[in-house]
This record gives sequence, structure tokens and C-alpha cells, in this order.
Amino acid sequence: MTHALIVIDVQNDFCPGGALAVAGGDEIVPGINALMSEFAAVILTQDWHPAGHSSFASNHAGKAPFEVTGMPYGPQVLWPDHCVQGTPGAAFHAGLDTDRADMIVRKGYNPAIDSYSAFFENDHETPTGLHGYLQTRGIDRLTMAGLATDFCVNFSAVDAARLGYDVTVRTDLCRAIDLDGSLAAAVDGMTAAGVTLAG
Ligand code: VGL
Ligand code: ZN
Repeated sequence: MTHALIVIDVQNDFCPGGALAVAGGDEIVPGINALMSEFAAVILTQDWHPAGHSSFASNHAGKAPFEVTGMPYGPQVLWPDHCVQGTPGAAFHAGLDTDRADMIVRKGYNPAIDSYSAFFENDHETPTGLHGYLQTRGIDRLTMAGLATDFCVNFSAVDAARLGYDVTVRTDLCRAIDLDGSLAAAVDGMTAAGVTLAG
């Protein structure tokens, strides 16, 4: 099996001081860097929204961040403006060893659809292209780490398992947003999908 490390959204806006800070988000950086040498391939994902993205609460009159709204593709949590293309908040954490990455997958660039997963936008249909990339490289086993456990890591891991990859999530190298029980639900969902939780 060819084994890849997928590092999810280790970006300034998800680290302390960022627009959508995840508690302890920066603590995982050294451990992720240390893991990279163990893998045949390293892939980074980058949340990459245009200004005024439809997942931003600021784009919905009368809605506050962390409220849920209905979108044509289903319920959507509304977020503070974050990871706007080209801003410092969208950049990778300065301590992350990005030199080791073979591939950087950007997601969330479609103004009308959010994209938590590294594989599909939140309509669960529109592909990012990552599956094709992994298939053409013969990669069938994935280890994931990054931010946030209950959103982008969770959606990426469940999609990967459904696509047939052997998936492990290093929960010690992830941190969660944990909104209304979202972390417990994510753990249940990943386990049900056959994802191995390790660390
Ligand atoms: C994420 C919320 C909004 C994540 C991205 O990386 O988990 N969460 N955009
Ligand atoms: Zn986002």
C-alpha cells in the first residue's frame, strides 16, 4: 500500500489569534512536521475562500457567526470571515514544513458552496480533484491530521473511507471547534464509516 499524509487546513485563521481560532490549533504543528518523513507522499489542504463567501455570517443579514442556515445543498454553519484568499489568515502556520508537500489542495473557492472535505464540496458531489490525484499516484492508504477535527478533518476522513481508502486520523495531531456536540458526533460518524482513530 502507498501511504500518504494529508494535512488539513493548518492555517493562521484556525490557530490562536486567527479569525476562527481553534483552541490549541498551533500545538499540533511540530508533531505533524515530525510525521512527514514517514510517508511516501505529503499533501496539504488550504481553506481558500473568496471575500464575501456564502459560508460567512457577514453575508447573511440578521445572522451571527456559529448560527446554522439552510443552503440549497443542506444546513450550513455560518462562520466568521476566515481564510480569505491571499490574506495572512489564509496562509499556512509559519511553523508548518510546507517544503515537504507534493501537492496543495485548495477548497472553498466556489462562492456559493462551502467545502469542508478535501474530496468534495458540501453538496457532496462536486469533486476537488484530490481523488483523481491520489488514484493516479497509486495511493490507497491515508493518515490525516490538522484542523478542525469535527469539520474539515471529519468530512475528509469520512469521504475518503467511502471512496475506499484505508483511513487513519491522528486525533492527537488534530484540534476541534466543538460546537453543540460536533466533536462527539464527528467521532461517532468517523467510527461508523470505518475510519481508524489513533493517537
Ligand atoms: C473549517 C469551518 C470553516 C475547517 C473550515 O478547516 O475545519 N471549519 N472552514
Ligand atoms: Zn472555511
